[in-house]
Amino acid sequence: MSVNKIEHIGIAVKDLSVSIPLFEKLLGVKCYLVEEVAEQKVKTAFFKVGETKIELLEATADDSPVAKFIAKRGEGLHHIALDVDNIEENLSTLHKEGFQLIDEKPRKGAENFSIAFVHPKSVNGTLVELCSSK
Ligand code: CMX
Repeated sequence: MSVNKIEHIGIAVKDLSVSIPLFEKLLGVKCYLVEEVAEQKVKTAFFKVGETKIELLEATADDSPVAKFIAKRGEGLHHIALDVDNIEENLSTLHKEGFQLIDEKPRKGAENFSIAFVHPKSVNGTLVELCSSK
């Protein structure tokens, strides 16, 4: 694996209209983007924090992965996104090294990034997203 940086940290929330002002106060910056990712059944809100970002995730359907997560564990840290240059190459490396992939091929995420998830069961309970803007 070759990771450029932590691109963002994802936090699952029940209600963006409550959490956006909360995180604006916490971070001292304005949310710069609210975007729905229909395929993932989430609405996202982004904040820039130095070299990285915080992404808030609100479910848009009862069967959204974020709705399932909140029902089971409550609001909180949901995933860490790693910025890489070549997702397919890194997915192949991770697969060979025994990690369980959720996405064998990249899909479209927020901000027009290509994204792919690695299952939390194979990363000590941490959901990891690989993402690339290329
Ligand atoms: N972190 C840690 N563990 C998690 C988890 C998370 N975020 N989400 C689920 N799990 C755990 C569950 O608690 C469950 O554990 P147990 O077996 O001990 O009960 C296990 O993983 C399986 O849970 P599941 O809901 O049945 O999971 P699936 O295998 O069906 O789904 C998953 C896989 C976790 C990747 C999916 O639910 C998910 O979260 N996908 C990502 C959606 C997302 O964040 N999209 C954002 C896109 C926006 C962008 O960044 O561009």
